[in-house]
Amino acid sequence: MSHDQSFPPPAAWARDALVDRRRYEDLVALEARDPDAFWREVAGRLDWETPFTKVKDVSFDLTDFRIRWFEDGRLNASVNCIDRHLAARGDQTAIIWEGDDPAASRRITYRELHRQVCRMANVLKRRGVRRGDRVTIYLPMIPEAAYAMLACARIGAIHSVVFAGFSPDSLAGRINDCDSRLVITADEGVRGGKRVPLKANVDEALEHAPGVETVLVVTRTGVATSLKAGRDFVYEAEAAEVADDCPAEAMGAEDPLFILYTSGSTGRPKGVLHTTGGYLAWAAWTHEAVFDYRPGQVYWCTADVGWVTGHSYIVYGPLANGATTLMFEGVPNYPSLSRCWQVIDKHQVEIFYTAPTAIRALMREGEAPVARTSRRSLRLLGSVGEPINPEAWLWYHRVVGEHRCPIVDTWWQTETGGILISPLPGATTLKPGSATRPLPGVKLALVDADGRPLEGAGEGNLCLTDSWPGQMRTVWNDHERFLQTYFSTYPGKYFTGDGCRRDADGDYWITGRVDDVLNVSGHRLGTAEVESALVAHPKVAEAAVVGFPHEVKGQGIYCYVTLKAGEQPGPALEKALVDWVRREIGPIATPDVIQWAPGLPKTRSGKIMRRILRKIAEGDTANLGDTSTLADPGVVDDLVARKRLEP
Ligand code: 6R9
Repeated sequence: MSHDQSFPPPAAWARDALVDRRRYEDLVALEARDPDAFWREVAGRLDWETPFTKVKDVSFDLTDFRIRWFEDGRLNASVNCIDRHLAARGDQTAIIWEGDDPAASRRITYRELHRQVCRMANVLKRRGVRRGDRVTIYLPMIPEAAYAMLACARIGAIHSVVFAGFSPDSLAGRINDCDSRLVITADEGVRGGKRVPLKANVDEALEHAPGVETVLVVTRTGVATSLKAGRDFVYEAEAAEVADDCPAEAMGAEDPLFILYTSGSTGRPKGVLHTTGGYLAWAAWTHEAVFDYRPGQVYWCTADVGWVTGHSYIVYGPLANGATTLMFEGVPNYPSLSRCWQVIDKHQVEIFYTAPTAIRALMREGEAPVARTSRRSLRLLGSVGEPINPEAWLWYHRVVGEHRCPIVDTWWQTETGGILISPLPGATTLKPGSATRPLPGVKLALVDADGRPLEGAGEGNLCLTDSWPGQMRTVWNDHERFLQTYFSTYPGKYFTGDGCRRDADGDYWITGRVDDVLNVSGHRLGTAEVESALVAHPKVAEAAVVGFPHEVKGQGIYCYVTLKAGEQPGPALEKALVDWVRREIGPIATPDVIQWAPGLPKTRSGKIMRRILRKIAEGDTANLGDTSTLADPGVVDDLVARKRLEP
């Protein structure tokens, strides 16, 4: 199949888009001529209680490091997402909630959202939460997840949302790292017809998180849960006792809005910290420009609020723009493979934003489940989370969008807060598999291993040479780690961890992570996290984990495991280890392959040579490269021989 096709904007898009070719060029020109004016325009879309006078104060120089945007301005994120819309669109739907059960859905207006968020804010205050305190949110995809985030924002508390698929142990680690004293959870979650015991998970987590004083339990299924007296409270009972109005705290633009934990190449997950003004401005501006969002349109991002995509493009960006945002509790294949397209027809969704892994999984099932539905309401499709292979892109374009809908392939990260590289649907010629160009104001560089910038076409490591308002400001409690991780590899530049190619037209093609971060079904996972879960098992002596290409997940998890002396490998232990990792981290970390390894390939200084392990996992054993620096080259032959025995 030829992959060098390109798709210019359809005529109606080129004519009617918010950002057409002309507007795009004007923005680029404005940014080049007067960057402050451009950024003032970006941030000017927000309501500022005290307008900012300073736009930007940034230095990536480690001796004089700072990232500050709009710093003397004051605002409140929940006011920007709710209150300011009340006069014009109080009765408009803010959130469409679509339940796991197709018979269950709800519409929440901006007025209702205001009441609900105020109530939750008052409950938090009554339970002692103050400005600057951390609140951990461990909720399924129910409106209360958005209420909880916005309630924290309203009173100046810092939320830390933990994906409800994470294990009790992962939850405890994240609670402890930021010293949350209050956790908001639900009795149970419901996904794909199955119940998830969230409150029971919290109980287990709290055995290892002694600092938590209060747990608020939202009722989702009504199942009986054990409530610890003085610690656990049923949310609805609490909410019935407080007022449904709550004044909003005026926050500095650089005051923290939230922490979100994400995986890196080493160690435990990092608490990525985002601040109020810059983050919200960038989330809102990019949501409007990239998705061509117009008031009244129904917009659906399928991410979970536990990931950054849910933060920026289900909650903050859309609500700051007064949008109607759809929140889906379920999964794409329940109760049938047509579910997404049925939801689109049911709610007349115009903009649909999902991950390549979902597209590939549905593509495998053929066109019939799609063809059974209308999808006439769709105007625009989006992709995020991992590189999209051209086959999946073309299927999405032809089968789902019927050639009518442009696809925006949006590249960004938890750290970037919002989209940095993406087509603009009315201005950009699309190429399947390419995220195309940086947005106006985004300064990219590709560098070689020595940090030398590449000019023209070529492949290198993707860096940003200057800041943008949505950039993370620090790692919670570990600023040194922030500087070390992102700014020390290539001095003066933010290093993304991604490899990237630039073609002769100047379009960018992300090739994937160049570090030890896995991307499994669009979820970030550190190889070190899986390794440390494995070695925590009493029978395991050592483990090395690498990614390998996986048809649906993008990457699968391949584990080399060395057992302790006297332990016998076998299918029963293999299953036990897979279950163990699921329990330690969560189902997203389920290993795909366990290979028994009597020894691991190491350099003479004891470093595991992952390059070789990756090659073996990929099945590319003919190209193992130079193995002469290994302490014991025989180890490799042994692993290769065992690999061949695998079914
Ligand atoms: C938003 C999000 C970030 C990593 C990133 C990159 C990969 C995300 C992509 C993409 C190719 C895209 N990634 N979007 N790769 N094309 N459109 O996913 O954040 O979970 O932090 O992951 O995901 O490798 O570095 P996060």
